[in-house]
Amino acid sequence: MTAGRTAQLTRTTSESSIELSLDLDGTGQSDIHTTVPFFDHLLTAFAKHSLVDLTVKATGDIDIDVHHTVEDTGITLGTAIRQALGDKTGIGRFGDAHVPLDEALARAVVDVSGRPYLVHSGEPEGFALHLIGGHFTGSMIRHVVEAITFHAGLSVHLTVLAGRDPHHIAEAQFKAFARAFREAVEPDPRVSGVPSTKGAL
Ligand SMILES: [Mn+2]
Repeated sequence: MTAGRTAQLTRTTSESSIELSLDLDGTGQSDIHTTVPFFDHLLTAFAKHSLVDLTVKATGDIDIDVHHTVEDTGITLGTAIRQALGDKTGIGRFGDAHVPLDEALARAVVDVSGRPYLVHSGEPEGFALHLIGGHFTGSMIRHVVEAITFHAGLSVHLTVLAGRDPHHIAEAQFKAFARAFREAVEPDPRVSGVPSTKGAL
């Protein structure tokens, strides 16, 4: 069942154009070009720590701001994850991780439930309004994780437990999410069929 858990998508609107491909059973290789440097950094970390192979080529109206390009890339990534997961036969389904980055500490818990839900908390006051690298608003972290979560059909609890540096707080969250995601989508040889008493996810 692990063969062919891949997806390739193109999504174009008047605000952005996204080309994305992924392989859930990869080794964490990535080639990311979104024209938003800090977002490239986050997606590269996501691939590395989820072991998803990921290529993204995005362009958008960043002359306005990064919002549309980041959000639309999140929508496309979530949609691709959902496609690549297929019927979810043989996966572990749940994953959780605590990931530190120096003083920052994030926890992510993922359920490949098919029921989109995000519970997000713990970012310190002021984080949402901070411009990381001068171009990436802290508020975009929740926005893009929401887009991924909703379109992939994941239930995610993402919590910042500690942190002071905005770069660290953002990156720790993406790494924790990646690590929990890896565990949740990984094939479990003891699971037969779809891991739900309902028989479907
Ligand atoms: Mn970094």
